Amino acid sequence: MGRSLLKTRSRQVLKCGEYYWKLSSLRSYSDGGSLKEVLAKKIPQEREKMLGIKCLHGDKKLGVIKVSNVMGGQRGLLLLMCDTSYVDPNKGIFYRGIPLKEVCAKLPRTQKGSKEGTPEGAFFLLTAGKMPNKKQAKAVTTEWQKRGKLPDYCFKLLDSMDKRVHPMAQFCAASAALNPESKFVEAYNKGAKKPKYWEYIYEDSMNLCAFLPTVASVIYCNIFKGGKGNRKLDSSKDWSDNFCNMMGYKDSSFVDLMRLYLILHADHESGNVSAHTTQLVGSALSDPYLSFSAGMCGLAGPLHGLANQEVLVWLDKLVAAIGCEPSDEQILKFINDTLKSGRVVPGYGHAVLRQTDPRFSLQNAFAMKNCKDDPGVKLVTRLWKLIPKVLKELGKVANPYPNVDAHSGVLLQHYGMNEMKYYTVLFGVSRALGVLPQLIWARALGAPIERPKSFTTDFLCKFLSKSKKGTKGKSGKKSSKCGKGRKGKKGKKSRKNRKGKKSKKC
Ligand code: NMX
Ligand code: MLT
Repeated sequence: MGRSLLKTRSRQVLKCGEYYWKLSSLRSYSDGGSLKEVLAKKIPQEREKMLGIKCLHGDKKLGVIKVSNVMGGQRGLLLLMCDTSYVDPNKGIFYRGIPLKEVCAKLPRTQKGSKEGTPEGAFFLLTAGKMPNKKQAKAVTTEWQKRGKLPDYCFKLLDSMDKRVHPMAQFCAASAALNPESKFVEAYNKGAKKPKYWEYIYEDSMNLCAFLPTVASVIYCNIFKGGKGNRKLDSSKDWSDNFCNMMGYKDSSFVDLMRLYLILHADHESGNVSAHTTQLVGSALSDPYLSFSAGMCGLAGPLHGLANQEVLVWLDKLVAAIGCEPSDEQILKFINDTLKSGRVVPGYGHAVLRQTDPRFSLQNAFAMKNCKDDPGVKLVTRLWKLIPKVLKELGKVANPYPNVDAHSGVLLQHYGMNEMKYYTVLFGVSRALGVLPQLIWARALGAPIERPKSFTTDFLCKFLSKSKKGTKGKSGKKSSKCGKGRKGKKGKKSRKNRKGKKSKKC
């Protein structure tokens, strides 16, 4: 090794050693203070930790990438880092290491008479990584009340929308249109330095959260209530209460349902479409308004958040076809007819979960306490027993159990919110509480622009034929090449598949 190379190496080793020392002797940051103060203390330490990990362990392998992973929606690949939450396939979602049920039980009850914690508290938890005390959770509520006055141009935009524009499309448009408010854009254009980015992303995230109940309630009232509705935030109400109030819902039990709903839908680690899209777009340094709007475009898909609308449409069809209290046989036939028509059963299945979604169970527990005799609730509870049986029989569904979307609609209907086209907007308002903290942390830790490498089918075929050259398949026959290689460029025979038939594809 040359002298200068040796010097560089030893400098690197020293630097890693320094990081290692810092990594193993992290001071614990203070728990008190406002959300921004807690973040300001935590971020430098987390940065050191990340640098240390990257420096010391950057070349460690986390797994192998199989062709099936790439062709199968990247399922099963450990590709993203996300500290706000984690999904365990059997236990469901953990917010900052705490199972969701416990989160719901422990979040401080800041509103007099409320049986639920606040989504503001959940936002604190997801962002700061610590369960807030009552004062800290309340401080987020107060901040959002102060920041919540929606700019006039956004009201004008929403009021000008044709009523046929889907509520989710309106929600995405309004979120993106708020980007003149971005403190990040302003600071970036003035030459803000990278370590400071998170502060502006934080400000934008707080403002966006503060605006969302007004945006969402104006959409609701414009489309479904002829434009009538209160557009002013009331400083005596929390975020959920103001949201319900502006939509015209006063029942305290409905407000509690909304608090629960907005806590439950907030975060589901970072691989889901809405969270990942928000991150991806944010990685290009698009501001939080644009990034969130992009994420919401993803949430609007029927395999993702729109499933809560689809569930109600499907339940309505079921009731229209076989009545409110059908027999098990009638229900099973209806499910099978849905599958035969080539459609999925909405609200069932999941890419990661392999058990009943705890978000479903928590909603069901709320229903059992508050409206167990509601016909919709009864039907959803019955379906929970019947649908998994049918899906299991298909033999291809990885998770036959209900997800979050299977329950929410009937609860909303119980309290009179029948406009199913609107349901995904509620999901979207809640999702801001998870994807925005993820965005704050991505900028705080200096996450780079995302840019995975793609490859062509031709590359894949060549790669496969190279790696198979000379190796024999289980059948003892030499493996074939892809596509045109089926005939065998060099006259090799095709590989036989499991059924002993010749594979048509590679
Ligand atoms: N009904 C019928 N078939 C299903 C269902 C279902 N509920 N779930 C999965 N399958 C099928 C799926 O279409 C696929 O079939 P094929 O090979 O013919 O294309 C096969 O089972 C294997 O899919 P999985 O690996 O089990 O599921 P994947 O991870 O690809 O997709 C979902 C996950 C959630 C997209 C899928 O389960 C689904 O379409 N569910 C219904 C829609 C829904 O409820 N979405 C909401 C998810 C939660 N959220 O809010 O985002
Ligand atoms: C979510 O809440 O984002 C959904 O359950 C989808 C997912 O996690 O893949």
